[in-house]
Amino acid sequence: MNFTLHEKEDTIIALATPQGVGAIAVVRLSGKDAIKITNEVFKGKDLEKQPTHTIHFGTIRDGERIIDEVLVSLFIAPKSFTKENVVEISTHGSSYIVNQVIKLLIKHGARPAKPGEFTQRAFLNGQFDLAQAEAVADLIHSDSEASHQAAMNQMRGGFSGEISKLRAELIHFASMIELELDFTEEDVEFASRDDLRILVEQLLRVIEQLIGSFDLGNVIKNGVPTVIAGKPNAGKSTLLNALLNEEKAIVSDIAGTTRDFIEDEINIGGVIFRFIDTAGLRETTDTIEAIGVSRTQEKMKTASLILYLFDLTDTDMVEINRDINKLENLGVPFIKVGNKIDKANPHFINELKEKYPDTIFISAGQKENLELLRNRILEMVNLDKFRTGNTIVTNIRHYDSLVKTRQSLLDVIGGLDSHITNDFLAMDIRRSLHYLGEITGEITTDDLLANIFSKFCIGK
Ligand SMILES: Nc1nc2c(ncn2[C@@H]2O[C@H](COP(=O)(O)OP(=O)(O)OP(=O)(O)O)[C@@H](O)[C@H]2O)c(=O)[nH]1
Ligand SMILES: [Mg+2]
Repeated sequence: MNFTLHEKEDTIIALATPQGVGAIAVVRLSGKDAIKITNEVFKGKDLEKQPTHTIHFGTIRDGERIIDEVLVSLFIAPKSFTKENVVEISTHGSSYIVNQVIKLLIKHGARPAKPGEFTQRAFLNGQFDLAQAEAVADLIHSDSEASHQAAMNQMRGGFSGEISKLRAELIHFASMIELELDFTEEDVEFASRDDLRILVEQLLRVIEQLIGSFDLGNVIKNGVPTVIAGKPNAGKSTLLNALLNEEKAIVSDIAGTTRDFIEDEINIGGVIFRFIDTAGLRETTDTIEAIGVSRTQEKMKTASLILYLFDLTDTDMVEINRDINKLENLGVPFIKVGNKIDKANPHFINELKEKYPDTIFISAGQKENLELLRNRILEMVNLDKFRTGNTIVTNIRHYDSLVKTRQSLLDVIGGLDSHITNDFLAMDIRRSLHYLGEITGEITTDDLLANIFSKFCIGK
């Protein structure tokens, strides 16, 4: 999706609301001729003579035939999302009407928009930087309070502001050092090496923090991968169903019922968790079950959280100790969950409470104490960072650029330590600047833009 200059001049059109039947649908046009083209098919006031940010009632006509009664909103350049002339036509929400209106406007000179083309134009016309444009996409796709908050913070520019400020300071140093290159004979120092080191170290701290936030950001965006693991018949599938409130996984008293993992999302306290029900862990001679068991072990390694579920009626302390030991060695945070309290021996529960006071006791079958479990699950994800409105990186592209920035900044420090020549030092700084610029879009390539905006849907 590389745009030629000519394409950027086009007036584009797309349905801005979802496909299908609704009370109203909004068709949006953007471009130099957006108002002129709409005016040709609109019967009502002369749209070309109306001020910006006004709404007008009238009809859309193909010749004498009325297609619909509509409301037309006008946004005159540069006071619009794309900074071009923008028209929004609110029609009745039938796909027949929408298609007729779009076809008619195309006949009069508009062109169907490509995915993300509205947002791309907004970016190219300086409405916001690249990180913010990407946040628009995230915002549209966010389906929980947490992901919405992260996208909103980013769209409003918190993230980019921080990067741009530090980048500007570094640019200053780069130019000072490059200036020194012109005076090599004279042995002058425009840029204090000590100050440079302080700035680079400060930058590194910020970058480290942003890189560190990515794990959390990723989790907010894609859901916290949470594996339910335990012996066959512990009640893992029953627990998944209980949390989901639907009979998603097959439950039976035959050990080894679940063989492949089953996954679904659950919103707990505004955070999306991706629960993964797995094959029960045991030594088995059944080949298919064995594959399931090894997949479970793989899933456990990459999980952010494990619910270690054991059957209180069928597990002894020795086994529990051994499992907990294994989980501790794995290094993934886990919650100990004793299941089937409805049938458990109270003495055993007391014994466990003494040994492992943080155990949660539930009955998946009777849906008892599930609220306790939900609360504990939420506690395990450290959301404090996010709630205080700190900047969080949720985008893999930003993450990649940050990691590269960190490396080049470390090279700058290394260069300062070993007193490398100015031209090499300047190169390392320029490289850091390049990667920082990639994040906010001060440095872009057509490929990069095409890649980012193609992820949007048409009409965005
Ligand atoms: N009494 C009681 N029975 C339960 C409870 N939870 C699950 N069960 C029963 O335990 C048996 C096994 O449940 P599943 O959910 O299939 O167990 P699983 O851990 O998924 O087992 P595998 O898929 O074989 O690894 C079923 O007969 C369930 O009805 C509970 O809280 N109390
Ligand atoms: Mg199961």
